[in-house]
Amino acid sequence: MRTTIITFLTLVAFASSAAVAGMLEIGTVQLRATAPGMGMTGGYVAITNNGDSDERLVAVSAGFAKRVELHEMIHDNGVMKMRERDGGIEIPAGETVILKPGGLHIMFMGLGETMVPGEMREITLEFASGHKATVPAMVLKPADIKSDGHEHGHSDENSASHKHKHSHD
Ligand SMILES: [Cu+2]
Repeated sequence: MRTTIITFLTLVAFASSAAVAGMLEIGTVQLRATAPGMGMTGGYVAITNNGDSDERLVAVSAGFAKRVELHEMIHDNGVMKMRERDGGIEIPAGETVILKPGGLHIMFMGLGETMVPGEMREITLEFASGHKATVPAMVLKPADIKSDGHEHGHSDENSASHKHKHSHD
């Protein structure tokens, strides 16, 4: 019974998390859970630009992190590395850009607290046009992070994973 309640609350949180800033639609923000003492973590989100002009994500801030950077992955002598992306992340008109593990992502550094799966946080996204959006972010175990930017559509899988409260990090 307890599992059912947790799952229900999770779905409510997801359902209320789509936000709109101007012509931008921001999906559920997923934060990677951390082990105690870990200083940094990644954030992932799908952003759709429903407008006629290109947009650009230029900054992200969060109360739980001293510093936040926008990162990209690069190949360096056959090794994937991440680095700060100059100029932020473009969101072309009419397109959806998905920040996901192994690709573009938000890097939260100087964490002041442990990110526990199931907990909610808030982050603020700032765009070049001046639009700002403060949106809820859900902490998830790495295995539960969806790479397609859609948190719905796999409810069976989700309810199964929420039965396991331990973490392998
Ligand atoms: Cu990074």
